[in-house]
Amino acid sequence: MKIDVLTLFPDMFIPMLSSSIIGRAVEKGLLKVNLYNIRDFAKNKHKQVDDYPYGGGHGMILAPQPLFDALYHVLGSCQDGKPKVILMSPQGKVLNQELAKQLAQEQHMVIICGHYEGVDQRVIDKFVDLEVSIGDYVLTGGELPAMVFIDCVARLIPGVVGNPESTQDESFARGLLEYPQYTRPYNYEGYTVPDVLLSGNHQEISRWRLKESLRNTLKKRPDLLEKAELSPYEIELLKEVKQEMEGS
Ligand code: 4FV
Repeated sequence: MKIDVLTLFPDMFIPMLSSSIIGRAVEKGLLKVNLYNIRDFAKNKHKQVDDYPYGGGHGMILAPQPLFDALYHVLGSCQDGKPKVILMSPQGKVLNQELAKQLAQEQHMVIICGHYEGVDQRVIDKFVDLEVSIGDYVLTGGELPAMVFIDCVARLIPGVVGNPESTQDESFARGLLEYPQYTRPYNYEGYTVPDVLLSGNHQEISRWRLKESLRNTLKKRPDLLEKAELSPYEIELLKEVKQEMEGS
């Protein structure tokens, strides 16, 4: 996967692109990220990239010229078909695992990191295929959202996370929250591990995990249960969970 990032702060990306799982994905050539400084495309003598909003109002807007020329440069130099152009913005489709799975199929994406109060609407009208938000709150810039986006999409690229199964059996993979996890020691300060997990009975272990996944989701994100397509077996387990919670 290739991702071109248009940003005023390319240095913010270096640590995440050279550390841990994403760093290894870049080393292994599974992920290629090109960082473009929008200011390098500013043609005015002061390399200004923002300007006052027409119609008044507070704050500044990212001006069209530097962004248009940055996009002409990036889009002009690609041989592999038109990449999907994404603007990180609070007005966008809220990122979730389903959207991440869809976009993980893309071979080439361009991410625009907004700044100030936003970007000139003509950039959106002419170039942007999809606006993506990482949540209903306002940040100082699109850089952190772009990093969140790159992380959650890149880890779905085959070969990026060690065991591909781990992205199948995790929170949201099935629309449910994950089950409780434990590791050694068995007894820590008197807190012990559920015995079923040491039973070696994999059928019992997966039943316990599914039941705890349903319990966690019911407790912490009941909204997800509304949307989840549960099997008759899962509905049975959920009934047990509810009876246990009523009993407790
Ligand atoms: C944001 C979000 C976000 C808005 C103004 C950058 C800021 C500034 N992007 N999800 N939430 N962006 O708050 O994606 O330009």
